[in-house]
Amino acid sequence: MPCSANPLSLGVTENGNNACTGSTSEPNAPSCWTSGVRNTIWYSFVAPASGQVSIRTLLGTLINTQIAVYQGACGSLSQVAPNASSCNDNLTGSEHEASQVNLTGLTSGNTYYVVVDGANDMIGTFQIVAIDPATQSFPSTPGQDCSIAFPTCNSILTYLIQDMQTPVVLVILMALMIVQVVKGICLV
Ligand SMILES: [Ca+2]
Repeated sequence: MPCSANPLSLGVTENGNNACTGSTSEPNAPSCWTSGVRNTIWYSFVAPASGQVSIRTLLGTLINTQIAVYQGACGSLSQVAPNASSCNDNLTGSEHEASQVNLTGLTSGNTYYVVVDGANDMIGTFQIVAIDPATQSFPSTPGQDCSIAFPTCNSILTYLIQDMQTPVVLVILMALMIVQVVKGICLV
C-alpha cells in the first residue's frame, strides 16, 4: 500500500514480486489498466531538480505489468496529471508487455508514488527502475541491448550462443557489403 511504499533511488534497478499482495488502502485502478484482480506493489521516488523522471518495468515471471504514478499524501493520492502521461500498460517495441512512463513538470523535492500491478490477475517477479532522463539513461536489458553503441562497419563480431554455452566467432564482411550497398555510409 502507498504508505509503506519502497523508496526508489534514481538509476538503481529494484527487484519486485507482486505475489501475495492485494489492493487495500489505495486509489481505484487508473483508466489505462487492464482490469482484473489487483496485486499491487508501491514504490516512491523524490523528483530531481530537472522535474523529469522516466520509469520502466522489466518482466520476470510476471509477464505483463501495468504502472501508474500518483502524488500527494500517501493516504489521499491523486494521479499525476495529465493522466495519460502517468499511466501505462504496454510500451511499444520489444518486451511490449512491460510498462514505461515519462514524466515532466514534477515538483523538485516532492515525493511521488509508483504502483505496479500485473495485467489481468497476473503475479510474479519483475524489476523496476526510475531515472532522471536529463542526466541518466535506462540500464541495458540483458540479452537485448548493447551497453554502448556498437559500430558495425568492418567489424569482427563475437557471439556467445547462450543455449549451447559455446562461443562462436563470426567474421562478418560488413565493409564489403556496405561498400556495395550504400557506398560511403557507415551504420552505427
Ligand atoms: Ca503490460
